[in-house]
Amino acid sequence: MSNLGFRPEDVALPVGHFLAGKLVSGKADIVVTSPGNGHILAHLPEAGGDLVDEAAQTAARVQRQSGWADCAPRERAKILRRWADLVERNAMELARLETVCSTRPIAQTVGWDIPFLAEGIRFFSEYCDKVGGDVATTATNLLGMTVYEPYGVTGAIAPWNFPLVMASWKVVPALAAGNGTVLKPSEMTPFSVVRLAELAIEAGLPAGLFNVVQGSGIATGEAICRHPAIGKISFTGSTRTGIAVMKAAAESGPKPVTLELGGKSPQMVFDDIPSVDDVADRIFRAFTGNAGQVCVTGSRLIVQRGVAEALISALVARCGQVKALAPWDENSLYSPIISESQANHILALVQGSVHSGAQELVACKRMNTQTGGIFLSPGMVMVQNSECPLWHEEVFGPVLAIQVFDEDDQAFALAEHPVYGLAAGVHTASLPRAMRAIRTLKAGTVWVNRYGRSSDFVIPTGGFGGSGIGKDLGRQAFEANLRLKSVLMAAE
Ligand code: TXE
Repeated sequence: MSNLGFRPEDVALPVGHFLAGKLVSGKADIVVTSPGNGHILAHLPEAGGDLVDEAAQTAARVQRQSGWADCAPRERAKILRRWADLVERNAMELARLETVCSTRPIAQTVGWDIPFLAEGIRFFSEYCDKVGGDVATTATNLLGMTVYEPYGVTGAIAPWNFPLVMASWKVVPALAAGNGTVLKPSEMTPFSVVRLAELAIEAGLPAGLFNVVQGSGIATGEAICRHPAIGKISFTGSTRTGIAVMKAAAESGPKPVTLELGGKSPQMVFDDIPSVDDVADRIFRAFTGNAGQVCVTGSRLIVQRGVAEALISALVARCGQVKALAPWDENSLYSPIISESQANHILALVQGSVHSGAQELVACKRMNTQTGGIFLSPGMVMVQNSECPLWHEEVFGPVLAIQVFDEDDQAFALAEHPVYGLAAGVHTASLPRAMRAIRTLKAGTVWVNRYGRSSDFVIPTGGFGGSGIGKDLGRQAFEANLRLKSVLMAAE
């Protein structure tokens, strides 16, 4: 790829809330900095209860009055398809807005995030007129039915690690199902979703149906969760915040929640793998992609003794090849860490583990860059037992914790986590081992001989236990934005 690089100061940032189709400013107290160089990009206003109320009431009024929920569903699908086309036509602008404040290198936002976003919109547009209710078997003098209807307005709270894609997984199925929606992006990555909302209006979405409110979790996020006109919440973030979201939704409803939360996902490697190099590539990508700031990061390696030495040295070699370049450099492939506090948290977790007896194979260290960005090099740590903090706490950084096993039963026991159950990978040539992994691992997704999602949006994603409730993507994510009404009609 060429000519992708840009200068952050050349990007015009839409700073503010997006209400009823207009950018709205306010007293701007939240400082937004770029992880690529630590510079201040903007001061962001924060929506308190009043502004969240205005956004929710606007979405509710427009949803009722614009015909969005009442039109032939194919009309909604047409507008969503136009929206996807506009996303592609404005790919460079969206990619820059995403890259300038997030951890996503420009080659990846152009090559993956934006195309994936556009296809995701098309995927949900296809459900608009495909999901209906049922006719019940009743006595012939009765007609019993179940019909789906939208909630009215949904709330969406998104994280900073893939700002556009994560927001779209919440907002798009909600709109496709006939709802209005209020989105709060992370206060660290607030710009690209505003442009996404503008493009929706250009595509034909009624202004005011999709509103964006900016602010912190405590002020703005909590107000969304508690707003009486908001009938359903979709959230991605930490398990701790997910519990707070669920509590607020329960106390103000109760209202349903979809929660995509943290993880500590295992990758099991058996010594029957056909190629150490191929598996090393997969494992390396799985813990260093977006510098480990991915919910499904494969941060625990469980490797059989026969292949451990070869695999570990292949991984160590890969760790040494990473280069830290500003995300807006077209050659950048490796992500910065989103904030200083996040970087300190990662380093403290590694240090704590080493103090408690873990052996550092490759140190996770700060990397110097010409731009002054916040970068940590990939680290690998051999863990003595499952009590080690790096084995059970989500690190959300580029650090792989490793344990070696001899017998299959040991590997399956190590893969279990007392809290998380988001994803798991198994790398083996043995069908019985793969089948055992599929059947027994407590994880919302099991990948066999690969690690990571494909562009098959039909496969839902979500966790078990402390990793969440409900699913993003798939038909299930569309249906989660609808409620089921039962109807019984008498013939006379
Ligand atoms: O997450 P938060 P943070 C994990 C990861 C990371 C840790 C902290 O382990 O180290 O979380 O990151 C909003 N009511 N993940 O602090 O707090 C907040 O403004 C309503 C995993 O960024 O969960 C932001 O928009 N909303 C993860 C969003 O919630 C609230 C992605 C996420 O913030 C709120 C990100 C409240 N009380 C972090 N408090 C994944 N699963 O991919 C905060 N928010």
